[in-house]
Amino acid sequence: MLLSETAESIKNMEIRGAGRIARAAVEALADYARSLDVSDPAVFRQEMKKAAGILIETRPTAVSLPNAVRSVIRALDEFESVEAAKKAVLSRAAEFIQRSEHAVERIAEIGARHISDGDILLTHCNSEAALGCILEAHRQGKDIEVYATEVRPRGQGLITIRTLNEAGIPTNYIVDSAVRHFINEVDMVFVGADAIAVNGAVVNKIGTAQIALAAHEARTNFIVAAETYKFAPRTILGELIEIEERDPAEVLPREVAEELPYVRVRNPAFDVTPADYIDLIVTEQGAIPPELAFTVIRDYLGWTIEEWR
Ligand code: RUB
Repeated sequence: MLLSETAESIKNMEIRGAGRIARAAVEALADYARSLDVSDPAVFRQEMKKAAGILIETRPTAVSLPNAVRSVIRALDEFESVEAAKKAVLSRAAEFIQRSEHAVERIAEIGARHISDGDILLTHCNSEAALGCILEAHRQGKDIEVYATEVRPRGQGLITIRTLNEAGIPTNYIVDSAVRHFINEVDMVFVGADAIAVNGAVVNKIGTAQIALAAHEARTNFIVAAETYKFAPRTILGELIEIEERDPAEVLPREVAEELPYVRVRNPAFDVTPADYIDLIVTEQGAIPPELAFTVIRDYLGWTIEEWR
């Protein structure tokens, strides 16, 4: 796939979910590097930076995207030849993809430990990290049942229930607004993340924060499954995570909206769940309370306050 095609597929959500987006972007960068026929290392660097910028701009919220892209194109000026720089890009890209896939497997193993026989779980949107935990618990023979939300407006819940059904897991499909109605039947909520701030706040699909609030009120455990590259280093500096607002036509058909000149449709794709409502974040390095987000950023993403003073 060409770089511009990957960028378009991420934008229109043919490729979606923070982990998949990160891997697709890194793959596109590797392909682009391979196809670049230049001899000047400075030109190579410039082209790679441009390509990285195009990919990063596709979806602003998923921090996994810039984290992944930067891990591939970092410090390219250390290389004196295009060949060496290209080699570095290709091996870093392959390493990222392998690490990312391995992380999802580790998260599934660690997350499944928190699920007991007989548990009823609730999940929102379609997260491979969160679903991985649920599928692994089922694979281990635990008798579980799942509530899966519809996920307006794009309906990612349909992908989730197809996967759960295929695995043979008894599943209840509910509209997003039915969460509080059912929350007392649920033992544990499992969701993924697009970004995690230094204060442990989690950015995930719109509606997640409302579910966390209902879970908090009902004293139901709320667990987030996320790779360490979903943590957002720049939040150390107080930078906020941008919440993507998508096309209103996803919510209301354009022809209907045109008849309602006083109505403005708002369509944020994500929301922020404060750390207070989160019991645990399961990463590939272990399960941590949200308060330890800074240590993940420091130890696994290599960012410290000192560096940025
Ligand atoms: C997807 C979404 C997912 C996270 C985590 O939103 O909110 O919960 O991206 O997914 P969208 P994963 O459908 O708008 O991309 O665990 O697969 O990385």
